[in-house]
Amino acid sequence: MERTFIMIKPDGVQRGLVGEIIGRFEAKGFTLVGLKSLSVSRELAEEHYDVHKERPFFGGLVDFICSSPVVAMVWEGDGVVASARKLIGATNPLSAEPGTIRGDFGVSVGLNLIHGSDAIETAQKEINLWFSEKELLSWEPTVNAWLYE
Ligand code: DAT
Ligand code: MG
Repeated sequence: MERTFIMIKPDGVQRGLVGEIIGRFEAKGFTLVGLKSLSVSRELAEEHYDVHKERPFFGGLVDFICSSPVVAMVWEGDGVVASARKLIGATNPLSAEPGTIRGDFGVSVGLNLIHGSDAIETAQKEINLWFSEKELLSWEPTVNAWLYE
């Protein structure tokens, strides 16, 4: 079953949106297989955003991710990588559609509340970076019989 890496960024935690955000993934029908809160080290933040290291916002982005605790998660389900990106919305919250997490709760590109893996291969890489094997569950909710045909 497909898995994706989701992180509620420091602004989402500080603004008390953890429950709201987790609720959206739950309500959609995805399965939570990993969850932890942590203060992110510079090393981890730099590795996570390595693809952006030449961008002008890289230093500020790493500072931001390390500035206050985050909530890191792994969600599982059919098509979860692309679907999570849709639930999250466009990178700039001002352009994100209402009904998406960024569209409903954000106004700044640098404070856009949440990260979601952008492709299946990226998801695998990010899950391995943030979680150890034994921090991840293998389970099938009984409700899946009412979600998948
Ligand atoms: P996404 O998080 O939607 O995958 P991304 O991978 O292009 O977006 O960028 C990673 C993060 O970097 C993004 O969530 C917020 C920050 N960021 C992107 N573009 C930015 C910009 N022009 N100015 C400031 N921060 C930016
Ligand atoms: Mg990205």
